[in-house]
Amino acid sequence: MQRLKIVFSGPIGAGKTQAIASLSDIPVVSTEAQNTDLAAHTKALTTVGMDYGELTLEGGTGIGLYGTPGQERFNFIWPILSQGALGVIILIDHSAADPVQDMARYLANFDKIYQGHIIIGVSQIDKKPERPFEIYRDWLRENSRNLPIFPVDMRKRDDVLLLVETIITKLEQE
Ligand SMILES: Nc1nc2c(ncn2[C@@H]2O[C@H](COP(=O)(O)OP(=O)(O)O)[C@@H](O)[C@H]2O)c(=O)[nH]1
Ligand SMILES: [Mg+2]
Repeated sequence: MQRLKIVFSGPIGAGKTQAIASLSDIPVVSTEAQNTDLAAHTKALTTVGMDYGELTLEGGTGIGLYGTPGQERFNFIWPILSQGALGVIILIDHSAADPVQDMARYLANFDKIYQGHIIIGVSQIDKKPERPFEIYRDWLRENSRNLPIFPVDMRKRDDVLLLVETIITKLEQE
């Protein structure tokens, strides 16, 4: 049986753990701990290690779903987690202070590792509906980045599934 791997990344609160929980057929394995970085985010519990879930597609293909640690001081784990992955789904919190800057930073970090196998999901749009979605497309165009980007709600399984299927479709086209 095939066994594939997809990585979810993005800042704290973007919805990584939620995305994996919405999609996984098994209870998500998370290493949560008290957030000692309250300046960065007020969420009391946050992921310091990683999240792991599993999804079985129609036809029996198994996909391992890996969530990267939120805090940037754990960035050394990114290349390790990424080994053998089909691609990375970068989740951005639309309601954060500067989500375009977040997107730019995560893209810079993952460009070398994934060489284009990157999909962007923008979550929490309902928390800041007055901020236009075009800010992301404008930045991508200005920086000559032609990457798939979707507005998503990680609490909705179909939204997460769209991101996963887009990564797989992108690979099929190569
Ligand atoms: N309102 C809203 N909440 C969301 C959305 N996506 C995720 N969440 C919630 O945001 C919170 C933070 O998500 P979490 O998965 O813990 O973020 P992580 O730090 O990236 O793992 C959770 O309570 C999610 O259910 C969204 O699009 N809108
Ligand atoms: Mg988390």
